[in-house]
Amino acid sequence: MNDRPNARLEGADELRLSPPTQPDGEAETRVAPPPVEPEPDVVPEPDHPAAEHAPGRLVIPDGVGAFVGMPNGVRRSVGIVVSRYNGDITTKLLDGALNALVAAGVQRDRIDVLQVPGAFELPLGAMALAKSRRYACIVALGCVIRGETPHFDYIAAEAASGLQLAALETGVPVVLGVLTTEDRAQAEARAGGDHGNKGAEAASSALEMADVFARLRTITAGSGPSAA
Ligand code: INI
Repeated sequence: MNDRPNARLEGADELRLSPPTQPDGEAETRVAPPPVEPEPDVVPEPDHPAAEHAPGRLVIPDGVGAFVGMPNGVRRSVGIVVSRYNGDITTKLLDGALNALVAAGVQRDRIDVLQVPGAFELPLGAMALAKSRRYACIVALGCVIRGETPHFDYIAAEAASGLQLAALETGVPVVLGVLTTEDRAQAEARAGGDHGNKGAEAASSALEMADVFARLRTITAGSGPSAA
């Protein structure tokens, strides 16, 4: 249910993301290019790596170039887009994501949160964050419960494909932290319950993508594994 207004976030992002003003308070008329996130190529490991991560283990055979990212948030900025529909659940996903990001070395003041009404609006929010070029990665958080909406399939599918589109169109990693469950109990179990916190998992995956992209970029400087 969308009955939990998120007073913590109200106005904060609007302030941080609004265009610069002149000293006399007039809005600047010339449109400046968006700031490019000054992300380091490969950054040191944080003291406390993210607690949770997308499961799975891959073995890359020797003899090939390998780019492997770590969920490392040191000197990285992260955008989070989160829906307030089912806000009791999405607030927990957001808390999980924030905890994981900070544990991975992201400074709190390098995290911006954009609130949208529902999961259907997540892609547009993610696209806006990604296009700002301020963030190494974007985390999208939402919750769609099948038993509570007849158009579950439309909202869930549009959210997922729209988020992928935002990533593909901008080249900025956008990760899917949207719960699509049969009922509220399943959602609660995945938002800090028995099945962990999918917000934390999504945040770690986003950092891993940011990190592996940074490593890939090092080949343009001639220092990557396949550069010769
Ligand atoms: N939005 C959600 O994030 N989760 C839901 O379960 C949900 N339901 O049940 O309908 C939902 N609907 C709102 C939707 O995402 C849009 O905000 C709305 O249709 C306006 O575009």
